[in-house]
Amino acid sequence: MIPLTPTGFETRVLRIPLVTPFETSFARQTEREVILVRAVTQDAEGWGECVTMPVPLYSSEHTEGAWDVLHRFLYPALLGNGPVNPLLVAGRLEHVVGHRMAKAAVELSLVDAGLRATGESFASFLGAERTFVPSGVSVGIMSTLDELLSTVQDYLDQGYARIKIKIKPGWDVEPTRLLRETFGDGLLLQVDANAAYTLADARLLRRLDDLDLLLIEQPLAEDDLRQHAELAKQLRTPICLDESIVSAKVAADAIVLGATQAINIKAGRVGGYLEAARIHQVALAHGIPAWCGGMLETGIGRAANAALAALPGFTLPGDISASDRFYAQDITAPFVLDEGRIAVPTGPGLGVEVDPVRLEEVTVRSEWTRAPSRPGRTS
Ligand code: NPG
Repeated sequence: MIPLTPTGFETRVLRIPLVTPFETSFARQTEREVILVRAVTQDAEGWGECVTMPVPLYSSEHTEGAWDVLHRFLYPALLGNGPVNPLLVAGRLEHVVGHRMAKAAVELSLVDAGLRATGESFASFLGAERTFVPSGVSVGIMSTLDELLSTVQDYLDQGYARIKIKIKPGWDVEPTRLLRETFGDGLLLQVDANAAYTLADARLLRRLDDLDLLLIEQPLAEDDLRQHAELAKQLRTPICLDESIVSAKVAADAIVLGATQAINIKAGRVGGYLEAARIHQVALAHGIPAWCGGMLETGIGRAANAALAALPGFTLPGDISASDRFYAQDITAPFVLDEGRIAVPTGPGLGVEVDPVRLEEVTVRSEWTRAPSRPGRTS
């Protein structure tokens, strides 16, 4: 990829209403607050999405923290220091510990700019082998079983290829069993606990074993690698780690320990799409199925996710739903379902364009950061 000289970054906090509230074991969201990064370089502009939430409940990152680290530490490492190879951005930012979601957004904005400059698509750059990816949908915790049934029925009618339901203590075996009994053996079904259980719940979780689930996602805490390995010995349902997998290194450790039998790959959680692609390589090399997770992305992140999910090791349907699963109006043209699949964008870079009017409508805060003028220069 060609080296780029970034001249500035625009950072925006967006708040986009959700079509229906989305409840997990850790939060109930009615709108998506997200940070958008626009990189301006001498050759082209590019976009990146920072998938933090306003509160640090899914991971330690959150909007205000990401905003601060972007402005005080990440942009200064890239502005006014000469050309930057977008593929080496992670190395330039390595001295900053953690803050993977913020780093992922900056890296993506420069990779997108680099690809737009040469006309290559993100999918082709990553090595995508598919033009469509199967679309799974993530279903939040509902107030009643009837509401769950009608919601899932509606998604199946729309053609979604796989259903994932969120679970938590008190909302686990019963709703899952009901879905299996109602929709039959052919339903591709999985559950996501978002770290809501402990190893002491092994007996309860074993009751999911006869429901023929694709997997159970992140039953225990983020740093419980060994305990996940213990739990795996007691369950037939494959364990799939999400929150725990923060790098390719951890992914390799988790696989070797027997803590994970599938991997949810989310670029934000692991510091960027390049690290995400490396995790996919690790999974592929170990014969571990991978799939692309979602964080209620706008069209920018959704485009990047679709490209990632088109790599050969993404063998399970991911959380890449149509845009209208979450948003009545996105900031790009919507992604739509086509026979239970999402088309992988083929245009330069991410292959999607931001609608400036919609962007303005949903922006609640914005700021430009420009490269410092060089010493000795007057203009
Ligand atoms: O389809 O984008 C989507 C949502 C998928 O359930 C989903 N994401 O734990 O994986 C998760 C969950 C999540 C969403 C986590 C937002 C954190 C923030």
